[in-house]
Amino acid sequence: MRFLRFLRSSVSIGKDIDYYSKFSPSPLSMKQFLDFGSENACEKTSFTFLRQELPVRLANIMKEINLLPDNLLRTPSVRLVQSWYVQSLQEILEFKDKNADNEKVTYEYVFISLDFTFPHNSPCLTQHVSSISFTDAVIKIRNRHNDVIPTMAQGLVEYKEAHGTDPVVSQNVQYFLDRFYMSRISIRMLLNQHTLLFGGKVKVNPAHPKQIGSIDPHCRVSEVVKDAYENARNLCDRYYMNSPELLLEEYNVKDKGKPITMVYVPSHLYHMVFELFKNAMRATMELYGDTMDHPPVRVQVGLGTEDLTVKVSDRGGGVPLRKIDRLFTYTYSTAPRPSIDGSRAAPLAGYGYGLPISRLYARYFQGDLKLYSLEGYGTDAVIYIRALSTESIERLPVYNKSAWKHYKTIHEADDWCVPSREPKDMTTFRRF
Ligand code: P4A
Repeated sequence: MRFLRFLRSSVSIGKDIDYYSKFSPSPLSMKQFLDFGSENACEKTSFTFLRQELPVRLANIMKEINLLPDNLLRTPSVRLVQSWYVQSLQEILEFKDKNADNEKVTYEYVFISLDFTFPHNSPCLTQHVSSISFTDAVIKIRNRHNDVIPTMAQGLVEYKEAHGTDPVVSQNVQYFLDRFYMSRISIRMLLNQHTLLFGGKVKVNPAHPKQIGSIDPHCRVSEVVKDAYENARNLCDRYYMNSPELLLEEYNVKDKGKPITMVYVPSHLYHMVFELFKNAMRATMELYGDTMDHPPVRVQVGLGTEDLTVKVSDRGGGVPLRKIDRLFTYTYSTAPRPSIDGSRAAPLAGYGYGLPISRLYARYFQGDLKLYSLEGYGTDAVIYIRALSTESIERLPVYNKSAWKHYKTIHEADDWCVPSREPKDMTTFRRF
């Protein structure tokens, strides 16, 4: 029996967003992610979960997009991103969860396309009946959202060019983008796990046979660190003709002498340390210039009972405390994308979202990323990761009244004094 369904009209999508945004997202633990990939879990379980959870996570963040300042919402780039979210939500809702007991999860819909192969060379409307599997839909959705970060950054550039920026907008944008990108990391994690586990004929990933989807139950931290170092060093060599050495030390308190491993997503760890290496190398090379002797970048990996810590230390001169926050600020880092033909393209610079996004990866499983700088000497960048997989639980934004208040609260005067300059003529005081 075949069911023909028409794509949902855009009229009802608002109701769908309202409906699904009333649910809170369900954070998964590392263990739950692994269970989905174990022998007794099946595609149907994953489908049933995703058919509810993806609309919930999408709708929750779509509600927050709508709270952005009007002038930012109206930029073509932000509209484009918004349209991707609407399209993806619609596509998931086409799959009926009631039919979950059907063996093969497919849906049929009719779409009308312009067919230019018609004999008379004139466009002709033809109806295709198309059947698409849930896994194919998941892949399509993931690819649609590939360029969300540069597109949002472009929207911010457009907004800044037309309206400038003020502290209130900057604060709201920071609050929003941290939540929006965290939501995106989490949704991509769900999409990736589903396609890696059920996209092929077998559950094993040929490139990483021991991984459960994107998770490595025995991730060798130092191997990922070395890999990221080599790739950052390549970029550094190309641009500066030289690069600092790596000094790597491990402190395993749990299994003394054994290599440190953990249950983690290696690509997330790679992303973070690669970013920190680029910064450390850039600071070192810029400070030491053409001298041949550069101080090494020192990495310490420590495993304790609660934390797995990765510290990346350089002697690149450091950053004053006043400027540390800026390194994590989206509106501050937003500059027009580096031009490709630029004679001095800076491969270690990127376009500025490296640190805030890396911090989100660390926070995603309840860790963190911090910078400690000693101005005049160098910087320590520290990644904290939960050592216990039972404590590694997704940290997800939820749309509710307190989130809403963040956007709507009128920002009143600060409750700390504004540091006023010393009176020029101190004699006025001396008289008393
Ligand atoms: N000193 N220290 C750092 C930077 C400077 C630094 C720096 C000038 C600033 C901006 C930047 C890259 C490096 C460091 C390690 C870090 C972060 C900053 O993790 O040595 O580009 C965004």
